[in-house]
Amino acid sequence: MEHLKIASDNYVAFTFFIGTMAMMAASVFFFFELNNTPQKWRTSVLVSGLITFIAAVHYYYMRGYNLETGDSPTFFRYVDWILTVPLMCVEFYLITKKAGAKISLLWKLIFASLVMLVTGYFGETIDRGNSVMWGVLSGAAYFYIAYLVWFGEVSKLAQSAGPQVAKATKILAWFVLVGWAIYPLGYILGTPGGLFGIKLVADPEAAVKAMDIVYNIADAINKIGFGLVIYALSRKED
Ligand SMILES: *C/C=C(C)/C=C/C=C(C)/C=C/C1=C(C)CCCC1(C)C
Repeated sequence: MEHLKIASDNYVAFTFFIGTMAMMAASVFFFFELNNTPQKWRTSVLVSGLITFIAAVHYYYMRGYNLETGDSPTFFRYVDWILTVPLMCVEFYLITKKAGAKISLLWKLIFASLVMLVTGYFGETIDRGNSVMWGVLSGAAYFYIAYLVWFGEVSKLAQSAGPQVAKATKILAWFVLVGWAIYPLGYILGTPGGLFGIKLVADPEAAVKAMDIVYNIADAINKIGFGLVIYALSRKED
């Protein structure tokens, strides 16, 4: 295969390469640290590693896809999210389990995350014309998750699980509220003609590029950062 040349101002390719490497490095870190992680936190740290590992594999593909076609790898991106976001929900369940989290809480979180992503996928691909409607539905599921981790069951259980778990859950709740809010911003950026009258970038091609860069930065923060909060918790509480 011929070597594809990357322009030095191709920030989309740049963030795909960095994203791939960062996800790989984070996975190696989490997996190797399992050996000296207290028994009761091992599953949580393992799940952190699975999240970045799944992302690393998808980033490897997305990087190649983007390089060869110049297009946005929307399909791979959503496959990645559909696997990794429910795993983040598993993390919330695992850290509140000791305080009595029930399996029904896990299903609520997983169900809401699937609704959020499937409706988002429709709006971004097969039913572009109704992207506002799909965006609103997806946003509703997103707010439900944010509600659960900020004020609902997750937050209440975390309070009774001790100060360290409560503190870590609060930081993770900030990830959901601020880190995850970057994705709807990317969605608005990439929606042709803008959304809700918001049109952030005029040129449609530039808009899709901006969307990819925003998603890539958000993924690094939300997957690696999220995993590190769990890792830090595993070192503080034993
Ligand atoms: C590692 C990947 C993560 C944490 C992905 C999270 C994705 C979202 C929170 C996406 C949310 C969306 C909306 C709230 C509305 C517009 C459509 C989405 C799917 C971009």
